[in-house]
Amino acid sequence: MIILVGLGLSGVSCLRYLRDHDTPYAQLPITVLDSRLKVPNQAQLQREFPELNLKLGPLNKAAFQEASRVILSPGMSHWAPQIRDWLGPYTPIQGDISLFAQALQARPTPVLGITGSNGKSTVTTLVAELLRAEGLSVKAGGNLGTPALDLLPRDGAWPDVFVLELSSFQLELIDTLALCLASILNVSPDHLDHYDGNYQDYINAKLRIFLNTEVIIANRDDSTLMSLLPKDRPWIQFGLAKPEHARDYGIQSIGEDAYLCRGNVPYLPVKKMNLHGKHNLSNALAALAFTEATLDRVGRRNPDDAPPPKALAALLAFKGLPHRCQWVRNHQGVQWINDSKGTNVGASVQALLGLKDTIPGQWILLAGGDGKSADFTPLLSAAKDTVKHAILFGKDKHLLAECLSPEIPCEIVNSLDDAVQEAANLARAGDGVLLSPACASWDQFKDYAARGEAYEALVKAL
Ligand code: UMA
Ligand code: ADP
Repeated sequence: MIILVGLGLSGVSCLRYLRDHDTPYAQLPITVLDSRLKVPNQAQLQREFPELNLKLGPLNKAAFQEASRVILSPGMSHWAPQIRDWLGPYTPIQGDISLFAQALQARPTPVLGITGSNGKSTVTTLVAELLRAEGLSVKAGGNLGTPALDLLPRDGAWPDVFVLELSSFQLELIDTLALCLASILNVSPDHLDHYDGNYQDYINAKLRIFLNTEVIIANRDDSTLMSLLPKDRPWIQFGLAKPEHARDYGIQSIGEDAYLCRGNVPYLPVKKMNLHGKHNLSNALAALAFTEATLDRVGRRNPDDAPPPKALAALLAFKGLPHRCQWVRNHQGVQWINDSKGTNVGASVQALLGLKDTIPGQWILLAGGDGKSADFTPLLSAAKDTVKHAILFGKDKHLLAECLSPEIPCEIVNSLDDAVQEAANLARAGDGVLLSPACASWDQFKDYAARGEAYEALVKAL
């Protein structure tokens, strides 16, 4: 029997895959467990899978007794050690990405893998758009939104390349995934509640992306990572300084202007880009590295050819994804920015640093939610020169206040609604108001997008 744990997006994609594809274990019955007492969209799922054998409620050993294979949803990956104890050593425990890897064995296709604490969605989307601009057929998804298994074509129209955003939870459950190019864009503490406070365990999960990777795209600005990357594979490096090697990516000055470049070759002027902040330059360089290496790999160009013009045009045109340092409104001279996707400390630090020069010293920061056991200290260093007031809400508002209040005036409120009203009272023309919560949204919202949409609606209603 197959035991599938979790009936979220990934769990449902696994059910569809097992129903619609010819797998070596197609004959096995499937039982679905979900530790919650209620799962989202249950009625709709029971219509799509009328035979569904679903058991809700806390997981226990008895439920796994007849398992010959277990498939765990990413949000339940921390259960793997307990389930392994219940099952013994020989029953496979996999995730949706393992099934995806198995599906590709029959039809080998280049797969690019992108992980990191921040910038994954931006880089995954950029790589897909740049490759499409150069005429490749691309399927992009994974942690980004469309589960990897739902990217597999049903009608035979197979893409040239898959681009997968991979979370540490998904990487914990991979075994055979073969990636032609992969990157950990950066690391900073996140999901420490899931890793029992152990940051190294989180990094180790990320490093699993290289288990079966041919070429590594390495961020030379991240010294923690650089010392941990496997040395037995070729690397292409990116970073914000001028590159030392002809095949690496970086930034150089020509006259007054900064250019994204590869080796000595200027690619495009930074000032013409629609993406802002240093972190986004890093993301753009990583995306260029993936794009050119992929074009070389699929035979669309040679490594020494001129930069791919359509990809560069697409990079210039890219305005960023919603809820990432996105401008919402100028209301009575106050700029309101939505960075709801700032769901960890590292992301909010980068948002503050990136926006620093736009309104120096005049920011009101709205932060709070579920901090996932993070240490908020780095937020204080980034905020103390730029933030004149912090308004804090959600589960960990008191922890945030404890950290920020020695140097920044803090206001504690109950909800995002109250936070926006309070910010509107405090802001003066010329100020900026930034929602960059440094926390997950789950305590008060369905997800970061719902939080960002609520913020935009409140700001527009002012
Ligand atoms: N859950 C239970 N009991 C269960 C099953 C799930 O309590 O039996 C809870 C989980 O702990 C979690 C929630 O339900 O809080 C959803 O878990 P899930 O594994 O069912 O999630 P999916 O709906 O399949 O969505 C997952 C990713 N979510 C997580 O890993 C938590 C989505 O990334 C991803 O888009 C989707 O697969 C498709 O690949 C979201 C995310 O927040 C954006 N990811 C984290 C991040 O980016 O930081 C890792
Ligand atoms: P992820 O998918 O890893 O959560 P996103 O591309 O959605 O990353 O960006 C989320 C937030 O992380 C952004 O709003 C920004 O504040 C921050 N961020 C984006 N790219 C980087 C980066 N390269 N380094 C640090 N922070 C970043």
